[in-house]
This record gives sequence, structure tokens and C-alpha cells, in this order.
Amino acid sequence: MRLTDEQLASFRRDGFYNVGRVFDEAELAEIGGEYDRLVTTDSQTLGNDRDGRYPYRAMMQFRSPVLRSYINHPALIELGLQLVGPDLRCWWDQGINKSPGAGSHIDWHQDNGYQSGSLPEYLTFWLALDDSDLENGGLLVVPGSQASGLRAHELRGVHWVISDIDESGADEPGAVSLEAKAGELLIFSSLLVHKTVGNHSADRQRRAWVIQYARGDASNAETGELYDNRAWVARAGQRVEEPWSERRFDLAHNALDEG
Ligand SMILES: O=C(O)CCC(=O)C(=O)O
Repeated sequence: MRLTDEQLASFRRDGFYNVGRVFDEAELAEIGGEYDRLVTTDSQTLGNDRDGRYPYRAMMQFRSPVLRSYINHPALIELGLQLVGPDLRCWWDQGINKSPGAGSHIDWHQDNGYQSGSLPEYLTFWLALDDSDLENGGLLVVPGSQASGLRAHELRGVHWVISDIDESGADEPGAVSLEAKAGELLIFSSLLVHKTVGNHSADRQRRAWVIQYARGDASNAETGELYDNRAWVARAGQRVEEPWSERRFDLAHNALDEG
């Protein structure tokens, strides 16, 4: 699918857009099944003991051939080609299940804040596998914040967070709730300022599969590293049938992942 001119203008202005459903019921059931197998408390948890922990799993594309087959799904690639450019690598993916009662939040950040050096702006897909809102750990975003570029981040625990936002819970001026229904796909700029709140519901899990795409020539302006360990999913405007990379991705030495 491609965004219309109006949708594109909205995305460029706000830094996010809810594109609705791009997967059918059978695909969502297949993704959900693999997700539930992989994103468990036996994998890794995020959050803290006081507020409640929840399951997390990084780079599921390397843990499940089924999920890997979705990272070059035609619907995602068409959007990636439209929004990022003709050469695309899958930069990162992760499963985050804010389970009921897990009150820990993920503080204000921009996804680019997780990289040392400077990686060009990239594209985040946030696939809601359950309805998501502010009761069950959903997203708060600051519309238009991507236009001001990358803010300074600092590492708190395993998360990179915007340094000059205090953690008192006060929300950024202009922040709005970005809700999604199960099966809907949100897209946002890697420079969009956002956070997710804790899940304060009694029985509503909030599963999301986050998949990110960067330009094929993305390199780190500070370190010079070429990200050729990220899988090609499109080249010269064409979807790649079998994602591949020049260099192996090392699961054991990557942020947020304990191997
Ligand atoms: O889904 C979440 O709870 C956090 C998502 C997020 O902030 C991110 O992927 O950058």
C-alpha cells in the first residue's frame, strides 16, 4: 500500500500516521502465534520490580523464520520505498508486551537516540497486536517533534531517554495519545518524540511488534560503521525476495538484548 498525498502530508507534518490494517486475519494470527511463543517472561523483561516487569524480545527476525518472512512483506516494503527511499535495510525489530498490571513506562525518547553517532532518520512500524491506549500501556507522542531534529539522550537503565525531560511523569507540552486497534499499523519517524505509559489495566495485554527500516547506505556519521549486518529488504526500488546481509548480525552484543 502507498499513502495518498493527503496521508503523506499528514505524516510529514506530524511525524506519525495510523495506516490501518495491512495484514489479513490469517497473517495476524500467524504473527501473533510466533510472537506469543517468543515474547515471554522467559526471554527478557523490561521495567522494574517496583512498578512491574513485562516481556521483551529483540530481533525476532533471527529467532523465527515465520516472522522473518514478514519483514519484507509487500505492504511494508511499498510503504518503506515511498517513505525512506529505493534501497532499504531492516534496521531492527522487537516485541514488547506490556502485560496487565506492569506499570513501568518507557520514558520520552526518539528512536535515533538509541544509536551512538548519528544515523539518518529512519522509519518505525508499530504493529498493534491488541487494542492499545493509555490504560494498557499505549503511546504518547508529540506531533511535529521530528522536525526539530535529535535531542540529547542519556542512558537510564537499558533505555536511552531525552536528557532534559524529567521523569516526574509530567508530560511533554503538546503530547497526545496515539491509540491503535488490534491489527492496525502505526508508522512514525525515528525522530518523533514519544513514550509508552505503564499498563494499569487488570486484564488487557498490549502487544506490539516494532519493525524499523533504514536507508540501505545508512552509516554512522561518527564511527563510520556501515550497517551491512542489517538485512536488505529492497534494492533499486524492488522488494528483495530473500532478505540477506553482507555481515552477520551479532545477537549477543546489541542494545537491550541479553543474548
Ligand atoms: O511499545 C512500546 O512500549 C515502546 C515502543 C517504543 O517506544 C519504541 O519502539 O521506540
